[in-house]
Amino acid sequence: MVTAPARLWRCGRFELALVRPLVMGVLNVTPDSFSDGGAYDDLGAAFAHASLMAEAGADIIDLGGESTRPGSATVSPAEELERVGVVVEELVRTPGLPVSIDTRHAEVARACVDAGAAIINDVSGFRDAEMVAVAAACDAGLVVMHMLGEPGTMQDGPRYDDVVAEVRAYLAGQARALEAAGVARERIAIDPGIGFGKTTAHNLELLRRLPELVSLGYPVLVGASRKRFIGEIAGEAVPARRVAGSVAAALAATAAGADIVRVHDVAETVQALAVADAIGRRPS
Ligand code: HH2
Repeated sequence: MVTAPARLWRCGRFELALVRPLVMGVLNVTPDSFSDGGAYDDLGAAFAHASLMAEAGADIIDLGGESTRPGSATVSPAEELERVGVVVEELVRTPGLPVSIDTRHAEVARACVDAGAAIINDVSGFRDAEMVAVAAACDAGLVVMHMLGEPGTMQDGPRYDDVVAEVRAYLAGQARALEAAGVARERIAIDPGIGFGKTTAHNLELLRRLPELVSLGYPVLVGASRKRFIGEIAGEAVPARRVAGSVAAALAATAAGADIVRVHDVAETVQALAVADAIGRRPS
């Protein structure tokens, strides 16, 4: 039997094989993130939480120093770097664990990649020419996410004619622009940006029709964890109590073709994915 070569996501010194869904664990060193703000804002707490997530099976740690929740205030690059700089330096010392920097600021991305971060996760989808230049000048993996407008106003009545077609066209265009700037295709992953300028109906439509994004051929990342639409469906106002709903969303996303899920609850997600994988595997 001839088997197809494994798909890869090239992220700096890491080659991530996409043979099973990868789990990206969220580490927010912010005072105001919607579900874990203030919990890990000293180096010891941040590193301990990252270590726990790695032990629980996280394949990637996504470090963020700016909340982009709906209505959040912007943070200056200097302040953001102050929050993430020492943490990234500490995290990259763990062998075999790729660190992703979740930032919209070129200056922050550049400094973190220089410090050893393997992935730039830009929720503004590499709209900024400087961010594209940083991407072109390094070999990090890139997450190109769709966001409608800016975090401050993105939830003010978002409208689309066809949310999936519009998000797909946007992501394809941004990825093409990165490739035109010299970024190798195998470094690029795309993300529909669940909750970023989307109603619950838009989020559900994107998850349901995820195969249309998968068909672009880039690895697809989905970040649904603890988000407001889960709270709306479940009638749960407290983000930390949306774990079961978040796991359900991760399973649905991976069943629809997502390669990477960005989650707060790593152990629970890893366990659910292992069971889903075992059920889906044919007996040898
Ligand atoms: N969601 C958040 C932040 N970064 N990055 C990608 N690629 N995809 C996402 O869906 C995504 C993301 C928001 O979640 P969180 O980091 O927990 O909250 P906050 O922005 O309040 O820090």
